[in-house]
Amino acid sequence: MTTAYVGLGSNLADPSVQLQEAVEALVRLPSSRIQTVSSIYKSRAIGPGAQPDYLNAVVALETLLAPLPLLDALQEIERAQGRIRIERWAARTMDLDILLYGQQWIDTPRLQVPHPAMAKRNFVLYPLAQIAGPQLVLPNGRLLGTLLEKCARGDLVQTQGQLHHNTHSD
Ligand code: A4P
Ligand code: MG
Repeated sequence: MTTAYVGLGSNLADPSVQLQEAVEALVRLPSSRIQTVSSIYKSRAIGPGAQPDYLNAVVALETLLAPLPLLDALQEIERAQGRIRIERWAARTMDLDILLYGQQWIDTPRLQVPHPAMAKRNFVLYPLAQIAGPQLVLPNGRLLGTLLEKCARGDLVQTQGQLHHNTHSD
């Protein structure tokens, strides 16, 4: 079993409903179990033009799926939730990113882990630290807390919203 951290983001079509649907889809993943789910965080969109605010969360997933099959499964969940890929950073109903996969470094055309942008993104680092703690060691040997200190909270708000995950035996 490997612990993978998955980032969830949505800024279209009722984002809190989208996040809950994605968590329920993650519950149904084969050979996987959700360990922890962060709070829902709200922030302004980073990206082109005027876009609705984002809701983001991070899930700790214990899984036997290898990284590429996990990515396949996450992209299937994105498709099922009606994500249409138009342009990079465009508004989307659901974006699922593999932030970390155990202590692995992965650098292939289709998959880079740790997610290349995570170190600069408050909407990733704060929910990740909420569930994994600042003592989490990254594959480069640095602590999550060190990244967090360099990343301003900015306009990021931890909301009262809760995502529910029921246990699933499989
Ligand atoms: N890919 C490579 N590595 C990974 C990984 N670790 N996890 C590849 C997931 N996918 C990975 O992604 C394009 C390709 O990245 C995939 O086909 C996969 O093979 P995509 O999700 O189709 O495209 P994208 O999301 O438009 O691009 P990208 O680079 O993933 O965008 P980001 O970096 O995810 O940014 N503002 C706020 N406040 N909150 C947000 O969540 N998100 C974005 C999207 C922009 N602004 C935001 C937020
Ligand atoms: Mg993405």
